[in-house]
Amino acid sequence: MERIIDLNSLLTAIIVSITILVLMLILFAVWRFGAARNPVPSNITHNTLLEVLWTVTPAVILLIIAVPSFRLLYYMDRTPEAEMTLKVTSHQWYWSYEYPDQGGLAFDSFIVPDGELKPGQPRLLAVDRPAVLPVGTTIRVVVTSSDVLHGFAVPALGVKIDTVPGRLNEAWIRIDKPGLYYGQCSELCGIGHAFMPIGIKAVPRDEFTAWATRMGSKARVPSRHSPRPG
Ligand SMILES: [Cu+2]
Repeated sequence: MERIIDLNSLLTAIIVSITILVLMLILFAVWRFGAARNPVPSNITHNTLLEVLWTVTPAVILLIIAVPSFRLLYYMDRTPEAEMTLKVTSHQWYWSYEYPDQGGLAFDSFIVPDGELKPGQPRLLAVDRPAVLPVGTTIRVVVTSSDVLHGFAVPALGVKIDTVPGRLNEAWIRIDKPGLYYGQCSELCGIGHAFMPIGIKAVPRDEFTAWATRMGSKARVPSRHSPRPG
């Protein structure tokens, strides 16, 4: 996400500069070539140098944008040095998390319904069981779906990736600060689309290990909302 923000800042600087330059050119043309100041218009219709310049300059600007943009795209695509994997499966309308490196620990995560919100819990974002992850760890995230297209999107972590039935998509994250990060499904997936938020709880590494041990690291932990047996 830090690098996405950097690219956005670069693009904003370029956009603002171009807008100011074009505005100045227009204002200058209005002032300099208005009928009052320029009663006899020039007959010139071609200027090769100028035409080459206003073709080449935008092309160069596009190249300047393309280089960091592609670099970021490939940087975000996958990481060669993941320390652990989180597998995310989407369902209508909740999420399942699996931890293959923690002995296959797995559980479902559901929205907290309006009537059960505790003080401080954000409506439509709070979940009954967030995915716990360690900070300072490069985590591979693989996503898939059990029914229809959903989108796994956690803005603060710079992740937004479609979950596709029968296909495994990959992203990666590295969380610096402990805390609770929220996300939402980002593909229209049916009537419960707005009611399958994502909660990621980032904790220090030792706390994560303790949590994984406490959770049993073996069988799927059933959620009390889970429609599936066990
Ligand atoms: Cu969805």
